[in-house]
Parts: sequence; structure tokens; C-alpha cells
Amino acid sequence: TQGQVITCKAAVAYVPNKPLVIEDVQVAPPQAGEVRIKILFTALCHTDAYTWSGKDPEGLFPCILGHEAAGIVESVGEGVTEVQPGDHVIPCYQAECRECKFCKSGKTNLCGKVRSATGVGVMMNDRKSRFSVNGKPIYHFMGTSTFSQYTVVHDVSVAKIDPKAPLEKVCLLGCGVPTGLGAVWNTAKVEPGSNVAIFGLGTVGLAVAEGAKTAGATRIIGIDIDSKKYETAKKFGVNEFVNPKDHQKPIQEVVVDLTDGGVDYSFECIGNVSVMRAALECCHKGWGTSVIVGVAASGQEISTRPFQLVTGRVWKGTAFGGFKSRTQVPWLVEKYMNKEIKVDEYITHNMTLGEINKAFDLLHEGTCLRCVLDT
Ligand code: NAD
Ligand code: AHE
Ligand code: ZN
Repeated sequence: TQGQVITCKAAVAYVPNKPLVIEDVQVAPPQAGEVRIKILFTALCHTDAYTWSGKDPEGLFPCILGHEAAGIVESVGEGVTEVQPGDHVIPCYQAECRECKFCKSGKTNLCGKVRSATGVGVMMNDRKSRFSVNGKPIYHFMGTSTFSQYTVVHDVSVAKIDPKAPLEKVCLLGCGVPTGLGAVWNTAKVEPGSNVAIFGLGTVGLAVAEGAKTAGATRIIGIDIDSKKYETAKKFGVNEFVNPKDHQKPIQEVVVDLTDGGVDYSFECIGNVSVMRAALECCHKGWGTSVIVGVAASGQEISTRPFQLVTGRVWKGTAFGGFKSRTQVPWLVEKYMNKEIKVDEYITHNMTLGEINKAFDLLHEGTCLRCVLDT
């Protein structure tokens, strides 16, 4: 298949919110600096649903969504030296070129090398897509497009992992789990003995809880409008639970009262701007830090009284938990293999690519954390 167009199945989003269509898609060979990957397993993340909804300013249609996956390199383009056919890999929506201003800064995991292309659904080389249906181009998504049996990505977006790792599990290390763990370890840098509040107990929020527990946090307060979430959350380290619906007072006041002035760290894992405000305002005066993890829709803005910051609270955000993708995803895979981090526990459902619309329905029900699709 090397050097040839591959025709395979993919789930195409033609228009916002209308069911994805399983199509025969043509996947062009990788060009210079590109890698074609046979995707074996992909999970769904809330961000896929967000872009599908039409509220993502970077959402382009028709496109192939998906960004939490694992597979095997099928072929590589000219000049690709770090991976070869047969390598087991995780595609990374946050690239790491190790050469750009961002990568060299040592201050961020964001990479500038291909971001201008991945934000508009094309490849860097020729600003075109490698996907088509009957000659009509289909946009890429987040530089990954994993809802397809084959995808083409930039070489700076490929993490080579231990071939012994089970791909049907470690696909989760492409987004949600690292994001939550890294929000705690890299972005907030939670210290032992800290009090933590987590808004939203989906996969990302639970991974925050796991990260906080391993960081030695004492009180890990989970906040969700669905009280059923507490049972599961306990297994990830949440040791107190608040449902905002059970209280008359604004949730930030409830948390401040519970914690003698506020928490040391809070995390917003929903994508709701009024909750982001509450998450900042439930932080302790003088030092409390709030990390925005959730992705909010186009047009949404955050607000608070500047006094909140003047009096020492800190507002931060995180992308992929601050992890350097190509370097640290393989390390996270090793941590999983050594049983130092959970992954299996986040997988509540398994389906096939053909059942993807059903999988999206599940995402909006309370019982699903991650649904892994066998492509
Ligand atoms: P999810 O839908 O599984 O979890 C969200 C949780 O929030 C649910 O348990 C829901 O009941 C709860 N919730 C909803 N409204 C609430 C409210 N008003 N108050 C309290 N709880 C509320 O989603 P997920 O896959 O865990 O992703 C969470 C967010 O993180 C999404 O916005 C996603 O786009 C974003 N995300 C960001 C990054 C990043 O790099 N920054 C990475 C992955 C995901
Ligand atoms: N296109 C969206 C931005 C979405 C966003 O913030 N994405 C996160 C990852 S979410 C994964 O589930 C991210 O990494 N952002 C940094 C980046 O470079 O995109 C919008 O709203 O414009
Ligand atoms: Zn995601």
C-alpha cells in the first residue's frame, strides 16, 4: 500500500449535528514529513462532540473528527526518520517539533510548527487535505482525524510507544487522561496536603482527581450536577462531593464555607464559563490557583472582579495537561504498564466504528466515561 491511495472506512461529519456517515474515504500517501497511520482503536472525547455541534470556531465541514487513538504506522513520507512502518504510535493533536520558539522556550508544551495547518483542517506542506470522497476533499481535524481506519498526520505529531502496550487501552493517553493528570502535575503543581476542588467529574475531572491523589492532596472535593458521579469518583480519589443543585447559595460560597476560606487549587473540567468563574472564586485568598481545562463555545467569555486577582488568586489554563506530547506520551504509556496510572478504569463502553453515532449518544448520557471504538 506504500505510496498508493488507500480506500478505507471513515466516519465523515458533513454538517454540524447531523449523524456521521460511514463512507469509503480515499487517503492519499504521506508527503514529506508526514506519516500514514492505520488506526486500530479510537475513543470519543467531549471535544469531538463540541466541534461536531458547530460551536467550535475552528470547526470546518465536511471533516473527519477524532483525536484520542492508537495505531500502527503504515508508511512514512520523505525525510521522516523518527518512526517507520510497523511502529506502534499515538497521534498527538498537540505537536512537539523541538525546534520552534515554543518548544525551545521550556515554558510551554504548545508547538508552533504545524498549528496554522491543523487549525484549518489541512496539512502543512501544500495546505491541502489527504482525505477525499469521490474526489471531493474532506478536512482534517486537530491534526489527527482518528475516526478513520487510516489517517495522515505530521511527523511532529506522532508519539512512538512500547509495542507491548495494549492499543485498545492506551488510545486514551491521546487526550483525556493526560490532560487531567497534567493539569495537576504540570500546570497547577499541586503540593502534598493541598485542598482541591474539581468541577465536572467526566474523564478529565476524574483524571484530575487521580493526579491530585498521587500528588498527595488531602481534600479532593468533586462537584457535579449529577450526584451519581460520586460513586465512581471515589475510586479516582474524590473524597468529598457537592452537588450545586442541593444548595441555595452560589457554589463558590459553598466551597469557601467548607474549606475555611477556599481551596488551594480548583479545576474547571466542563467548558462552562459561569462555572469557570465559580472555580476561580472558590480559591483561597492570597494563593488559590484555578486551572481552566474545559473548552467553551465560540463567543463565550470569562469574567470576574479584578479584585479576585488583586487579592492573590491565579487564573490559568492548560492544553493537553502541559505534557510535551512526543516525549511524554511514551512515558505515560510506561507508567500505565507499570500500573502507576489508571487507564482501563475510564473505559465504560466498547463499540465499533460503525456504531459511532450510538457512541456519541452515550457521551451525552451520564453513564459513559470513555467509549473505545474498534475501527
Ligand atoms: P464530560 O462531558 O464527560 O464531563 C463533564 C462533566 O461535567 C459531567 O460529569 C457533567 O455532569 C458535569 N457538569 C456539566 N455541567 C455542570 C455544572 N454546571 N456544574 C457541575 N458539573 C457539571 O467531558 P470530558 O470528556 O471529561 O471533558 C471535559 C471538558 O474538558 C470538555 O469541555 C472538553 O472539551 C475539555 N477538554 C479539554 C482538554 C484540554 O486540553 N484543555 C482536553 C480534553 C478535554
Ligand atoms: N478550536 C477550539 C479550541 C479547542 C481547544 O482549546 N482544544 C484544546 C484541546 S481539547 C482536547 O479535547 C487545546 O489543546 N488547545 C490548544 C490548541 O492549540 O488548540 C476553539 O474553541 O477555538
Ligand atoms: Zn479530547
